[in-house]
Amino acid sequence: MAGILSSVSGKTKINIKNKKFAIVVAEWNDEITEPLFDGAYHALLELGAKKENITRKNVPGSFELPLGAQRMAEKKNIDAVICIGCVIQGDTPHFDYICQAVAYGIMKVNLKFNKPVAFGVLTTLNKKQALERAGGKLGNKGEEAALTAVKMLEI
Ligand code: RBF
Repeated sequence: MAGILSSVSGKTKINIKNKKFAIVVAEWNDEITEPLFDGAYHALLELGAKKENITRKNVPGSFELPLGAQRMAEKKNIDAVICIGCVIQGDTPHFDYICQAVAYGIMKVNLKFNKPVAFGVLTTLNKKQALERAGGKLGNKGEEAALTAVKMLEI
């Protein structure tokens, strides 16, 4: 796996056979969030997670990811959460508001529940940049988010 990750080493030490994961997926820009989800899901399997230990929850848009993540993180039997979303800049300033709220919201869930909650959210200037990062020439950021969650379980 190391070869396909742009900036995160694929080496992990932990055995995640019995770890439970939630992947929270925003439905906005699903042409991008579906390949990001696939990347995260298959990375977890490749790292040793069991299918039955991976739960998927959808939320309407990236703005809803922090609440979706919180609902998952508060469960005793969830060890780590991976948030998947894609915010693409438009003609109005919504991009800045959504990106800031989502990043801050997800960080708060990490600290509140003391569990890894990974930020697999693309914030791009256009769709081309998003496609490049969702299984295109710049890899799959969903995969990297899953790997990051596993690495944080080691700490
Ligand atoms: N959600 C996304 O996940 N990605 C987007 O690019 C995105 N663009 C939006 C643009 C506008 C103008 C609005 C109002 C919402 C957008 N959303 C987007 C949806 C947002 O995350 C949220 O679901 C809604 O604002 C409802 O809370």
